[in-house]
Amino acid sequence: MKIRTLFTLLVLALLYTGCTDQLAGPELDTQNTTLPSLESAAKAASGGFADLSVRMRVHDNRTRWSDSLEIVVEVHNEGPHQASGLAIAYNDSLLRVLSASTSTSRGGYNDSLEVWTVDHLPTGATEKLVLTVRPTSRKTALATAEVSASDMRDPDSVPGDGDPRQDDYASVKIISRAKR
Ligand SMILES: [Ca+2]
Ligand SMILES: [Ca+2]
Repeated sequence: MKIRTLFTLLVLALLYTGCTDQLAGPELDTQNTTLPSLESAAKAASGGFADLSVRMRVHDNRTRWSDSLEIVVEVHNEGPHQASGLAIAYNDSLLRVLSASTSTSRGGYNDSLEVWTVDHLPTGATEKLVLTVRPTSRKTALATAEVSASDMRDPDSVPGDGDPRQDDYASVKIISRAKR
């Protein structure tokens, strides 16, 4: 009887060890898979930050009056989090926008509102808007662009406040000469 009891206890001990090993595996995996979701939830709860900046450039800012030229507007996300719900307000004086094209399908340019929208912008990513414009006068024309909306807070600029010293604001001057 004693040997049989010992044998039974040994079998029960082995079975118990096997069960705990099986339980330990999934428990570790669960911890690994739940960490990122907890991190995402913490980011969402805190609102998150995304440092957005805008740049504008033209190939040559001196053009003959009534000739068309391209203005490139770029928005960049320096992070640390992905930005979403972006709007970039475009404004100009003495220019007419002939056409607009965006680098991806993540947004679009509304010509009547003069607003470029980008659904989301991952950390480190840059989106581009190319505007073909034509001066309407022989005076110096000005074009500006500024982030006007974002779902994330920006650590060093305020959307839509029109401050040219901030990195979410950019401008280009175009000097048009008389047509030959
Ligand atoms: Ca910024
Ligand atoms: Ca601003």
